[in-house]
Amino acid sequence: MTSSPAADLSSALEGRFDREVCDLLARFAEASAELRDILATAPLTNLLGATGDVNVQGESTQKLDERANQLFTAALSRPSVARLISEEEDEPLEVGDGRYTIGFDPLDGSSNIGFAAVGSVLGVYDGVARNSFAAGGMTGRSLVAAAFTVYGLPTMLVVASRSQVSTFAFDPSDRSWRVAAEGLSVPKAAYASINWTYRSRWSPSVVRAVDAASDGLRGRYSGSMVEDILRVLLAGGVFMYPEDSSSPNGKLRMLYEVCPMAFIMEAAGGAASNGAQPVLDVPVTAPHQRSPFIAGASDAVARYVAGYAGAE
Ligand code: AHM
Ligand code: MG
Repeated sequence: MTSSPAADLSSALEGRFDREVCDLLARFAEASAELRDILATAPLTNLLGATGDVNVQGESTQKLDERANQLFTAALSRPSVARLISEEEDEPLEVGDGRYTIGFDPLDGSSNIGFAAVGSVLGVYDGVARNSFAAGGMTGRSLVAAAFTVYGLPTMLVVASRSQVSTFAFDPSDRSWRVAAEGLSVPKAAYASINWTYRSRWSPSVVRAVDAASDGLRGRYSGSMVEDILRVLLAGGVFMYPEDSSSPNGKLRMLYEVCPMAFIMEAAGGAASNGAQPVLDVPVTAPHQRSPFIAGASDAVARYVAGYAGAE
């Protein structure tokens, strides 16, 4: 029995996004394919290890963080873009007078470099004024597209518009991204994904919320949000990175981690919260603003929110 080849990325996205956003998603996918190759041989090309620099987040920069940042900065500097906000850059990079602001994490899951799956995250924000952070902020509701890649086997790309999520698998034989699934809907609940070793740092509300959300679920946590979110999208469950005594606002950053993933989760019929409100409704007033992040199947997120508020 033969089956026809699955549609490729550009034909699958045509009609769902305007031409400029399709172009940005295609550039993100191309740079991801290139980064996949670089990662695959990194132990042989002296690309593992730290650069010796520390980024604006106070984290030590890995050589691959730097390489990935260069790759995506070049790929996404397009006429349709006004500014690029990267996890690896202190300040937004003003690239032109296009309508879109891009948030991206060039290499998410840095602690897994050389060991396990890592990924890249993209958010495309429409109509965000240059001074909006200072002038009271913007929210994740201005996203028009979000995507992330997971460099594992298979290498997967997830793309969302407001109402539809698709996955693509990379085919190394012709370097194409082919549709794996369309119209994704988060399955009810299966896995709870959280770093449980931080339990002693959580407030009583967070302990209550995490216990309520995880009740009856199995634990899976990789240390790469991209991998954990992909599992939740495909197999169901909830991902949680709450605030704790060492990270009072949580660890993950709104513009290039939390909001793109929240947008994808909502588009797949799930939910995303900071514990008290949907994260996409929270004003972002600084490029590297952090937030607690709870995302996944709506029932599990609702249990977290109820537990956080103190309800039984
Ligand atoms: P990074 O962008 O520097 O890799 O940091 C984000 C990562 C997420 O992928 C992951 O969920 C989290 O940090 C893991 O943090 P921890 O080691 O505290 O559990
Ligand atoms: Mg990250």
